[in-house]
Amino acid sequence: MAPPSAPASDADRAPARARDEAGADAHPAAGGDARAALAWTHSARFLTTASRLNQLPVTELPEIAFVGRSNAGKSTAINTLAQQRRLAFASKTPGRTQHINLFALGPKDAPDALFADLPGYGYAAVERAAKLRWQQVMADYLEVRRSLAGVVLLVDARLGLTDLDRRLLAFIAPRVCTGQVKLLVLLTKADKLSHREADAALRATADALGAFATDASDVGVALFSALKHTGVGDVACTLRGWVRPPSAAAAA
Ligand SMILES: Nc1nc2c(ncn2[C@@H]2O[C@H](COP(=O)(O)OP(=O)(O)O)[C@@H](O)[C@H]2O)c(=O)[nH]1
Ligand SMILES: [Mg+2]
Repeated sequence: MAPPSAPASDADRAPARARDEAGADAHPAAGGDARAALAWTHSARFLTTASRLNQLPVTELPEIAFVGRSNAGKSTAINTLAQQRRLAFASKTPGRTQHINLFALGPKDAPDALFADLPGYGYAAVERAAKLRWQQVMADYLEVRRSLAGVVLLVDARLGLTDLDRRLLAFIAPRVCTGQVKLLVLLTKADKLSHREADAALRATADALGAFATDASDVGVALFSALKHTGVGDVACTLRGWVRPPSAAAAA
């Protein structure tokens, strides 16, 4: 397996501003909201890091957790949403970082949401004890973090949902089904798939997520490519919608 490295280099080199606007324009379904939603995701800045749950700040701010297998494209997706090259640091030693990194979003003096970058799982070279310890931290986080508003699960579009992804989904199922926690599965590296393969991946994932469909739940799946900027505006809109108070949304 190639070690996770810095974000996809092509995406890095492209003029950020132009890509951004192309992204917003390319998604008319997202409406005029895409620009505002992207301005919001671009405001992401590092807040703090924690290696234990009890080190996480107690907060009322709605939190969106990014989770996924090691190498799924998590750091790249966060950096793409934030339009920053190294906000979510791509570790040279994958699977080693067992920290939860928190990022604040919104106005500098009045943040309105947090992104939580959770360590990737499933990296083969990590010793078993460390794996189990981490799985427990992750399970605890997803179960008890009261301010958790949503989970973005990043899945390599070529692999689809793996056993570990399904286990993670099972952890959060109770809170997803009640609508307490929203869920978005991003099929990453979509640029590596043909249209037909991408459709098949979307359908298979949507089928698997059918188990979470209740009147209260908010569950989605989308294709994402940092390289081609696929889905970036839509994802920003979705996440913005998760944490935006209904009154603010109505006023827009
Ligand atoms: N082609 C392509 N490669 C990507 C994309 N996103 C990430 N990658 C590559 O996938 C590898 C893992 O990405 P990374 O963000 O570090 O994964 P993480 O371990 O989940 O944080 C890196 O080599 C990235 O350059 C994408 O949208 N398209
Ligand atoms: Mg990473």
